[in-house]
Amino acid sequence: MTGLFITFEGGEGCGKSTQIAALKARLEAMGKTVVQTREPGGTALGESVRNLLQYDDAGQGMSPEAELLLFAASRAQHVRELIAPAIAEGQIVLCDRFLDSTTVYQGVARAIDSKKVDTINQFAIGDTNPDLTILIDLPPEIGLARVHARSDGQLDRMEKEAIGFFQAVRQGYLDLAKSEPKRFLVLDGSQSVEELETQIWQKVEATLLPL
Ligand code: T5A
Repeated sequence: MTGLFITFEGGEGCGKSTQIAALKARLEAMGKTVVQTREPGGTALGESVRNLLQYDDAGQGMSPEAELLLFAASRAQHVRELIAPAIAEGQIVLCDRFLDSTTVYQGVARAIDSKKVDTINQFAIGDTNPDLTILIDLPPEIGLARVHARSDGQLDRMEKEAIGFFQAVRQGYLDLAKSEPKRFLVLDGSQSVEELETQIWQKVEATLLPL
């Protein structure tokens, strides 16, 4: 029995967490066992790395290379401790960000050599690839405005980047999705929560049918 691995990608505030929660509820109502997780994070080690990457003073002045390896370290543990075992048990794993975030944020926006990023990504994930990736596309100005409205002035290290960084992230995602059209479902994140939920459900239902 093998499960299903669905990842959610997009810029800050695009609505991933909101849609993951809605999809989880629908799947559980069908009697499916669902694991909801996130990156960086998802394990005790990963959550410690997340704190280093986002909030810890030790992360100030972090080099792009160290950043890449920390995201990869969190992912390597996440795959082996949580994601791969859950899929092997037939569960459905919904993951808020996965290797595409590294491809785009570190590879495209930080301009680290894409071959090196790919090699590190593959080393981190082994053979645990997503079956389906939902990209919620949104102009960064809108996503960041949502984050600012929510965060009470408390932004994490990545959220303090200039707008050009997030524009590069957005374009990077769109190019990546174009290069792998079978794996990606690209949705317009400026739609309502309910519209997005319906489109995601249609795709996931179709993906589940043959299983
Ligand atoms: N990162 C991560 C890398 O650089 N490399 C990597 O390899 C990885 C894994 C992680 C950061 O790390 C970087 C990327 C990120 O910079 P995070 O704290 O996990 O950061 O933050 P995000 O993933 O950006 O998540 P957010 O919580 O900021 O955004 P979500 O989950 O996309 O959005 P959500 O659902 O929380 O919604 C945001 C707000 O908008 C509203 C919600 O109610 C909420 O207030 N909203 C909508 N409003 C209007 N219309 C809709 N359709 C809406 N949907 C949600």
